Amino acid sequence: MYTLLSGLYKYMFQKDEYCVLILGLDNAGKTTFLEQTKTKFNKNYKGMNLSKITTTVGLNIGTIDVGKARLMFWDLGGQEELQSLWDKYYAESHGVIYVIDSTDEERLTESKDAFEKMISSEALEGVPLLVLANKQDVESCLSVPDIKTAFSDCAPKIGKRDCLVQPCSALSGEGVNEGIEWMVKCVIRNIHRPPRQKDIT
Ligand SMILES: Nc1nc2c(ncn2[C@@H]2O[C@H](COP(=O)(O)OP(=O)(O)OP(=O)(O)O)[C@@H](O)[C@H]2O)c(=O)[nH]1
Ligand SMILES: [Mg+2]
Repeated sequence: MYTLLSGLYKYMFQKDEYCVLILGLDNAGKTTFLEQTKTKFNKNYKGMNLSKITTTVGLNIGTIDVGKARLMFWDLGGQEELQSLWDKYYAESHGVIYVIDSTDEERLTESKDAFEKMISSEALEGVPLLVLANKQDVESCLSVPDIKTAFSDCAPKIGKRDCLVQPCSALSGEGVNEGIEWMVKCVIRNIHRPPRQKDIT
């Protein structure tokens, strides 16, 4: 009877937990995106003033529940000297959100290089990838097709993993729900996939 009840309790209330990394160059809008996400998905969360967010030294952690899934976000600092820490988190992650500053054409190649290095890591093979073309609220920003063109030579390295380029504004919240809902769908589907061939011993 106890087993039956505890099984029922787990079925009804226990969440499946997924770790999602938020990566991208400094100033891309990662922490703003995390705060906006927490505000949108956590009913009782009193969001902080987005204009008070300063550069991340280390990491920020945030959690949201979407249906039976609990997403734990690790928002890592994007400054050049902090990028060398990103790969310490790859093995634990079920999904990656890569944030691009669509207003910063000058650093687009730098962002692409960091992205390419990240997706080349074996530890992230098969992990769903949400690419956010952020700051779309700024009139003169690069469009999604502009960004896709600039990142086009990464396509072979992305391979067959799930990948979506989502226009968004972390500041206004536009595109945030769509991105998160896509990520939830992908991590759930991915965890139920059979293991990759090389994992089978
Ligand atoms: N206009 C506009 N500004 C944004 C948006 N998202 C973030 N910003 C601004 O961009 C700046 C950097 O935002 P952060 O969230 O601190 O960027 P970050 O990627 O976390 O930066 P690091 O922590 O240094 O890696 C801040 O001044 C934000 O207000 C957006 O969607 N639109
Ligand atoms: Mg930050």
